Amino acid sequence: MSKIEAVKVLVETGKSKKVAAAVQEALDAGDKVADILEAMIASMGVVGDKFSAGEIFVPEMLIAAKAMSKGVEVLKPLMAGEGSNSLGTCIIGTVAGDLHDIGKNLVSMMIESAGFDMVDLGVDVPAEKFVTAVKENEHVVLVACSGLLTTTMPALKEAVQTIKSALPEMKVMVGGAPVTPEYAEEIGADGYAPDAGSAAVKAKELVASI
Ligand code: B1M
Repeated sequence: MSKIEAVKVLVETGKSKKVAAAVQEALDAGDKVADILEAMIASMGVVGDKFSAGEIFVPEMLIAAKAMSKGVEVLKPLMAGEGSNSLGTCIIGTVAGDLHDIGKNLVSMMIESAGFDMVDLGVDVPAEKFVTAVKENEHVVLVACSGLLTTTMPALKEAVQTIKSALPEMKVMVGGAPVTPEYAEEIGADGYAPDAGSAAVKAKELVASI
């Protein structure tokens, strides 16, 4: 089994104590950060499919998520940012009612690595909290809202609309598995991205147009 395959299996089976070492071994063997990340994301897809099929339940999903987070911790320093020239501050969070944070954390890391200072509000963030965070932090140029459940898509809409009505000039981008570019446009977001890499590109694009 390749080192990457081993990481995949450990994430799928939620072996959080072993994942960090396995990720390090894959790196030492010359595997690329992007490939290891992609493998772990694929593992979460498998976990989701097993959940849908009734083969596993919420605790197993949670354990797999913890395992992936341990792997991401090892990769994070290698996804480091450009540092000095900040493009401004980006507020990020997962919307109200939604507890999924792995995707949001990856998006945050990638936007940070594109040159932004990040303020992460965590999960289950009420719409008004995004507005308060913009007001309480310096040089905020972008708000990024993540939503992973079809049931929290209305919360995504509420977040965008609350931010836009309080702060009409603020750029807002949205994303998450159930979100489409059409939905993003319909709810008044300035930008949408399907994954963490393109979220960083979109963030730069939105800020360049200010
Ligand atoms: Co949940 N869950 N979950 N879950 N969970 C999903 C999302 C689900 C698809 C599983 C399934 O049924 N196949 C399903 C949603 C179905 C739907 O809405 N249509 C689901 C469900 C139903 C639920 C519960 C309702 C289950 C229950 O209680 N009965 C419950 C809801 C809790 C809540 O939020 N209120 C629940 C709970 C959980 C756990 C807490 C156990 C755990 C989350 C732990 C955590 O995040 N710390 C969990 C997990 C792990 C998953 C799966 C298996 C994995 C999610 C993940 O981390 N993916 C997931 C199945 C799946 O994704 N295939 C599932 C990897 C991650 C890198 O991808 O988050 O998509 P993703 O992020 C991507 C893109 O979406 C995008 O970029 C990221 C990186 O490329 N992106 C953005 C994300 N945010 C973005 C923002 C942007 C731009 C791009 O701009 C701002």
